[in-house]
Amino acid sequence: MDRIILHVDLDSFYASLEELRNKDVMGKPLVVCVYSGRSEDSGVVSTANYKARKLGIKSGMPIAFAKRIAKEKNVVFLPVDMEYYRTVSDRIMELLEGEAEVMEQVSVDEAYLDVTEKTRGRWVKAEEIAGNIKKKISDREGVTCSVGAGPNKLIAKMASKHRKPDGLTVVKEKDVKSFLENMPILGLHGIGPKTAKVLEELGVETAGELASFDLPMLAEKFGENTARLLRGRASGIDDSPVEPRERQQISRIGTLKEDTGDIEEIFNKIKELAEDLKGKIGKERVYFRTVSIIAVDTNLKTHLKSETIAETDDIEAALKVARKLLEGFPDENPETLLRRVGIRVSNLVYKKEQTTLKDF
Ligand code: TTP
Ligand code: MG
Repeated sequence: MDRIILHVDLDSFYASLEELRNKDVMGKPLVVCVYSGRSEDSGVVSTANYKARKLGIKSGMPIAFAKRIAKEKNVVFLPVDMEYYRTVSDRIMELLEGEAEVMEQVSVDEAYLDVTEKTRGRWVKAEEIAGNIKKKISDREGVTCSVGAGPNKLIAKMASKHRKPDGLTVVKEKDVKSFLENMPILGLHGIGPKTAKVLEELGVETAGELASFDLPMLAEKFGENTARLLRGRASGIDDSPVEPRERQQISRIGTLKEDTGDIEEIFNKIKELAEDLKGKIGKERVYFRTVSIIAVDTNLKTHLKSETIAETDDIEAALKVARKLLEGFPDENPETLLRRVGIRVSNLVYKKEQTTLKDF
């Protein structure tokens, strides 16, 4: 039976989320920036939507440089809002968790899913699951993603990158060779510019060429182990398992019935969310140390207030902290009405696995 792994990567993630909540930027090139605060335009581009990428703007570029490219082109620049992105990311990751036997979150917008058992190794079934995932994310969160399916993590990752945005690429076990054949070595996941340069000096330009390249000659340049690893990668070999990672935080966020500054109304919503959070805390078997309230105002600015307490798994303790944080909010943010609120626990400590009979 073929092993089947999916890799899900959200498209221009931060930029897509900003487009969602700033309807006036819809359709325009958009750049999300990490401002360093030193001078007006110091800092780097976090990400850009596909319209802005067409102009040549990309992640990691200095903001000032991006602004020069953007000149007179009606490009929108916005600062990052990590709290907002993390909250949506949490929800999407939970959705993904429900779609696989094992899920490994790799970053805020990326995860591997092992669906071997669920599909019983059938690729048509994998394609169907991938399509469902895309639809669910789009229906519930309004953003697109690209999904790759392959016989291992390496191929799945390259497959999701193959067609972006909004792509779905299935590379069956038997098609790995042709998928890699003409791929430029820089397109091989895990091969950086330095390695690529040495390989090019050896006359190796594609993964296909690398896969069959003389091992002793490769070993001379990179050492025996790396040489084998490189050839293995170029042949699409990867045995690494999909491993669940411990999550950093658990949160719930919801929209208030109407925009309000009324503490009681807001707290009622938090209590409702906490009920759901409680179930998740139990299921994950964690203690938490930090409690936060997340408040999104009518200008869509996200406020986060946190407090750290003694380790506990008691939701009532979390609510007590949330109440206190909430009561301080109006004084610190006068005349601010809230649209959405949330509660988060973080600084998680996992309870020990049940290892002895006595525990049961
Ligand atoms: P990526 O998945 O690499 O990029 P992306 O989602 O913006 O675009 P793509 O459609 O190509 O997947 O990274 C996810 C988020 O991480 C991205 O939206 C912003 C952030 N990020 C940075 O802050 N700096 C960086 O250099 C990169 C690469 C990403
Ligand atoms: Mg992405």
